[in-house]
Amino acid sequence: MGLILKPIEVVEDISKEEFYTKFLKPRKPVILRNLAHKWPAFEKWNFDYMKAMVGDVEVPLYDSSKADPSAPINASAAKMKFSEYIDLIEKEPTDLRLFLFDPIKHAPAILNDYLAPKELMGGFLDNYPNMFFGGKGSETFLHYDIDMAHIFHTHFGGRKHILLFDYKWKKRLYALPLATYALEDYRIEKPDFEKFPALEGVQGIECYLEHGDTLFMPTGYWHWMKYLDGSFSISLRAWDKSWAVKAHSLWNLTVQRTLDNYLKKKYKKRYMDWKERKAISNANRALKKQVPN
Ligand SMILES: O=C(O)CCC(=O)C(=O)O
Ligand SMILES: [Fe+2]
Repeated sequence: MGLILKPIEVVEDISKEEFYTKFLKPRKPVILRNLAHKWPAFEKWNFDYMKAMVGDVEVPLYDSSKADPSAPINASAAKMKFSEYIDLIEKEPTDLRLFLFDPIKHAPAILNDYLAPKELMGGFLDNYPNMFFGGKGSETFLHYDIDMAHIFHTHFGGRKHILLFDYKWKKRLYALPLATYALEDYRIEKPDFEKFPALEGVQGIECYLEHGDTLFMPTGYWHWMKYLDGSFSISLRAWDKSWAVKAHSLWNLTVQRTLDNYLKKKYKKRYMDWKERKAISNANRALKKQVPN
């Protein structure tokens, strides 16, 4: 049986009403094919342009290795000049990624290149975009975003392979307690179902993005991404209207994060081992009950 993966819905253009009833309200991902086609970025954004805009600032890079388990998940593996990193991903495969990069800090003119889709929903923080760059073959581990925002993720310069899972599958995905990611040693692209039986029957969505495609990921959606070409993306975030989602976001960003960092520092490996055991027992219990959570 394995994972049960369905293709994603794709629309060319969509009205606010249709977006709300079909995707935002039921929390369903969708690819918006034409949304970014009217942005200046659609014509302008390529490696040379990014290099010219951002230049030689030094940037932290992340790889796919399982780092020191007591270190923060985002501890960087290397540093490089932005322009040298772009040359690298343009030329050859590498698992080095530039994660959660704020381009506006270095090149404010980039603000003129895209438009938050306010015609579809409210709640955008459009001066705070995040960009992501990756070499051919690099992967972003399975996670959901800690701030619980809705995300409009537009890709440029190549292809990206993506797996998505509703938040409700958290336990079956072996989510670690007090974290927004899962046990690292199953690989969701090709999991070992004998070792991780709770993954059998988990339902998700599989999709591919190409230059100019926008993926809408509703709040709390789990995502795993693999760069099939050296390429890059921008994520625009919008807050959900409901107080429940806002409270969850605040909890994650304050209590959960502080407590997790404190316990990591204080108990190191003992805490990490407890988290792993708990992820496994939660997953097995959810599997036995045949429920997602
Ligand atoms: O593109 C990536 O490497 C990860 C993107 C991501 O996690 C996000 O947009 O929230
Ligand atoms: Fe993310």
